[in-house]
Amino acid sequence: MIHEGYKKEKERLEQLTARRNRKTDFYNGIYDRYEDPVLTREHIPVEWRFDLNVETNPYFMERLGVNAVMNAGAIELDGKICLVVRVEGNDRKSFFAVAESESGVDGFRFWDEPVMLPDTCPEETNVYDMRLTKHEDGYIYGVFCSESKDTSVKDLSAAVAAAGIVRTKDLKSWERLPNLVTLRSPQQRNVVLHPELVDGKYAFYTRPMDDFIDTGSGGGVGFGLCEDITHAVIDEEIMTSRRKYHTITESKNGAGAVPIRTEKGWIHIAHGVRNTAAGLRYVIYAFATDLKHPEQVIAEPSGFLIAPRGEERVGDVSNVVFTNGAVVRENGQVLIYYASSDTRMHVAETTVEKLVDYVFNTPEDPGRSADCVRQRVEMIRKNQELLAGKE
Ligand code: M1P
Repeated sequence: MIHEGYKKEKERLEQLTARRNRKTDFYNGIYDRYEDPVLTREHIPVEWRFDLNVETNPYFMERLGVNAVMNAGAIELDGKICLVVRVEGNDRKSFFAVAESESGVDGFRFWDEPVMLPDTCPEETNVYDMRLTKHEDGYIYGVFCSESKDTSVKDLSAAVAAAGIVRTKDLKSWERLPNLVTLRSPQQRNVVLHPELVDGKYAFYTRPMDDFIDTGSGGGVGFGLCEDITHAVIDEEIMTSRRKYHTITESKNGAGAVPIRTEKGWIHIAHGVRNTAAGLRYVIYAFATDLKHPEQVIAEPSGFLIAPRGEERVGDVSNVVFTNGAVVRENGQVLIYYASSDTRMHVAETTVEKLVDYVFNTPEDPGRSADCVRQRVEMIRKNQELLAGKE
């Protein structure tokens, strides 16, 4: 018999799912923010957390709790927005689950069951942060972090990060391919597959790392080509968006959403990390690369595009916003999905036109306080002239 507690929990979930999301009054002319997160742990189906049987669960206890819902890959499929979300159990292990919505800003509902990827790597302990690429070869690829214990050292928490690769056509049946091999980088995280072939090859944005946490000598977002996606091996990685001293990317950066093709170049929405006395601060930034040479940065507006604000600043890993998925709709609407503080998912809404204006017309970071204030005063003075002329 089903426990009576089920009905109450199910109603609560239905009310949450039916809640309409509204834009906030936040304004920067670049994108809109929404009042509510689009997905939280409260959106997890009741039967994923509770044993519903009154005989085996008389107190209706949560048996398999969910700690966080974050870092989702995003794609439009059959007119619906689908997020492949990283769901983290109370046991710290993450898995993937698909949630879909008509509007992309509210009404997200998880499919009946989480994704069961082919279990082909016995040493793999954890999987997370899938990027979904609709590739010109007809497949949807999912590239994610495949984490294993580093058994070569004594440190209990030592781990190795690699890029796992799966492909699908419907987000239902998944084929697992061998992990990406980068011959010159010991570890990889935040790897994104470019949607088009480059010189007839599969192109990956990488994030070379010497270590699981520290990128070490890794200079930023890398780029490499491979002949065969079914045995993906990259020899040389060249740098695209570099880490820079005293900027938002000083400690680390990493590719985020799959690059967006525009008339002026590929627009990338990535994350940058800097260190502070309160720990690492993760923000989202944007840059553009050349259409024919997607590794060549041609525009990089200064500073961040999205930084954690208000309640977004607090969570399991506070002061973090992180993106690994955005969707461009036919009408030019762009939905940027981002997680705050490794806890919940949000959406920011803009258009391709606005993103192009932002990336190509926002001044670059001149690198020094004296030059930054000069840059600002120049704009102020032009504005003063304009205002004086008006009055
Ligand atoms: O905790 C913040 C983020 O940390 C990692 O990003 P990076 O590899 O750039 O440090 C990722 O593990 C990500 O999942 C997480 O949100």
